[in-house]
Amino acid sequence: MSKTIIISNRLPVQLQISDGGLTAIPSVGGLATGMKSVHSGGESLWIGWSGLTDEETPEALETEIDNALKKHGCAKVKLTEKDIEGFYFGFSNRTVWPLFHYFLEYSEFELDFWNTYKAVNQKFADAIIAQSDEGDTIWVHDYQLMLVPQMVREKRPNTSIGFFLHIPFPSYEIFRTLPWREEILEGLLGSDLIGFHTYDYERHFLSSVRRLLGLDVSFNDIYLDHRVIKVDSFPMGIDYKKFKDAAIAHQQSTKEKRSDFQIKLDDHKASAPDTKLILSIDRLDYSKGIAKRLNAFEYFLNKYPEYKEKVRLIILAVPSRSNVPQYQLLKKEIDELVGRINGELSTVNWTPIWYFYRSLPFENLIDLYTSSDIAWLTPLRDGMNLVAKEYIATRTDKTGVLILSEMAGSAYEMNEALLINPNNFEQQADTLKNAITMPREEQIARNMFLQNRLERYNVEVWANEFMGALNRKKEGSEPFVSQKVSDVILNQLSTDYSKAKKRLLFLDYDGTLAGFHKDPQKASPDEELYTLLDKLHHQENTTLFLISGRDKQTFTKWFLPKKYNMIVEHGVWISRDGEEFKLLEKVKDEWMGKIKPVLESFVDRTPGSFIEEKNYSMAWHYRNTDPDFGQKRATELNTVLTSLIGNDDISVLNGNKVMEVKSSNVNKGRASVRILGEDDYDFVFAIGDDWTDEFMFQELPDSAVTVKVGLKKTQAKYYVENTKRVRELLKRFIK
Ligand code: GDG
Repeated sequence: MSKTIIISNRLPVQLQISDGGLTAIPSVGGLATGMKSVHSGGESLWIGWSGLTDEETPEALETEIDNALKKHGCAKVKLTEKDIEGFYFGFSNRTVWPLFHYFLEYSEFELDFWNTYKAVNQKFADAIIAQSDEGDTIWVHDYQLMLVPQMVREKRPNTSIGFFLHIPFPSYEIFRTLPWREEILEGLLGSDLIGFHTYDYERHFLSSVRRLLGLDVSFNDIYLDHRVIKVDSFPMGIDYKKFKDAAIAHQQSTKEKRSDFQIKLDDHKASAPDTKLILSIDRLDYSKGIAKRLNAFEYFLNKYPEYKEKVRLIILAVPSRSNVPQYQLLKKEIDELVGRINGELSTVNWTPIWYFYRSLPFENLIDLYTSSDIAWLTPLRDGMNLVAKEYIATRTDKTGVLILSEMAGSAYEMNEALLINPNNFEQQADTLKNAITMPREEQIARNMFLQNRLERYNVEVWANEFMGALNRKKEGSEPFVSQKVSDVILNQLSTDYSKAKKRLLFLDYDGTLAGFHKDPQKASPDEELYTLLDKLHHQENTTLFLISGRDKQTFTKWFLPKKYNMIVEHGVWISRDGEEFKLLEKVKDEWMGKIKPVLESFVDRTPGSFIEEKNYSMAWHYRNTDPDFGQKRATELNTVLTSLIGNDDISVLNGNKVMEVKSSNVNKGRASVRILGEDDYDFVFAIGDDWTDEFMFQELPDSAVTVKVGLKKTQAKYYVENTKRVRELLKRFIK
């Protein structure tokens, strides 16, 4: 039976060894909860690090640990102290974390970290391979494991693999600084589905894939040889019910049942009923903007001194990654800032900031959420930020104001919150005032929308949506293009070919027989191709046509001495058996003088693009431009040309990184059908890679074998992955 395998750096179970004994406690974090529906019973397995290094694990306990984990549906990856140092504290948290959160100056590019990251990712991949079968579904989580999808794909080519990134994916300008950027992208592209919290992260990722790997991207699909990788955004939700129910229980609990923490909070509220409590909860991390928030709070108190003694800021900073020097410095900075601000502004009755550097039990977290009038969260960069969502979920009477940084992923879904730029103190001071004085009705109106959305799109829905998208990909229920030329089909084609009495072949050149080159003139045929074409050309009862959009001069130089039949400029010219090219179609060229200046102005404004002038058409090539910019300009040019040509008999063809303007009555479809009518062929074959070849696929009769190169939408019956496969296919025709 196929199963689901979840992989994350840490397992959702905490192991504790004390007095030689072992306890395994399930964690209650958001991810573990969200995965409940995915990670259920015997049909799923969660693989990760147990939290204990090999050095900390007594050998005698190994089996006991494995058994304890098994009870929770988990299996461990064994890591040494050195692994954790280089992989977790090193590459993950000193290279990727700062870089992906736009702290370029904190990012350390250490070869040793990278090597350990690779080795540890391999350990995770090996554990997956050892525990999985081909039909399983694998879901890999987060930035610590970005190479795992590709490593698993190598050994399990047909397994369905999903990846979700919990942190931001930075813009190309930031990501490109990473020395191992291509390897990271290639690692991720081992997946079938890659998920991000927001559309912006998705957009940044696609832009890096296009620019650094030069892959074709269409909407949110990446085309990689024979695979299509889907990229999408799935904003993570929370376990809404858990927070809501805890808040209701908290509200209904009797005085005696309240926690000590709540009693202190209540005493404080009773002694100063007009004082507003402002809450912030974060891991102590520089990305969370804690120091800036403290400075902004001081700024607010100085700008609006009437709120002194009327507000209190509660900062809960949860210890995190304290082995990393940057975090130690941050801790020192925050300790000092709190000390200075409290020292300068406190009065006998009032301390402006209550600062807790610790992790609190869940119960106290609820105490804080339900007791605070305002939640003030100011990350400088945050993948999502679940605290913002949790605060809203606990507001049973719908009061409370959320002030949220627009740099958090959650801000995209929480428009009804007061959104701020954490670097703008003026705006924050005014927003704090606005929050303190916000009428109750307005608070309720805003929170009603927020709660409805959070309740609906909770963490379980998030996990199910991701798995649903992954399964849909696996089942191939997506609209797909054509049938792959499998070994069986290849054998059939080869048999049909041998049996045929008269064969006609149409072979496109660029992107089909030969790969693309930055300079089209340099994409000349190699010896292997000449040999292949010679053999096909000299076969009995076989008519071979090269059919291309190229100009006749180039093909004259490359192929005329070989006496191949050729149709060029999409069907304007024809040459047979080594004769000079002749006009196949009567075409007009008066329009060219009108169009040329337009194309020239696009060349001037689009670095890397150029014009190719043919006898009866003109092409604007943009393969060598910045991909986004080139695409934008192509759209613009299309609009300009369409309005210019009006009713003239000319049309614009969108090829592969080229736009071509030519007479409407000329295309490869029309040309190929003309040749077909000249004799009685019983095996007709056409192969090509781009838009212009679709005319052939459309117009040739149904009995023709039509093949598209690359995975794109097509009218062709079959597809092959790349030019290498084209040559392999053609070789099968030569006995
Ligand atoms: C990463 C991304 C993304 C905090 N203090 C205590 C405590 N917490 C809990 C909160 C919340 C969680 O920790 C923090 O989640 P965040 O989302 O705010 O932040 P990160 O830890 O940085 O998480 C982030 C997330 O992954 C998910 O994809 O949203 O952007 O950085 O659930 O409640 N829980 C308890 N005591 C505490 O003292 N019990």
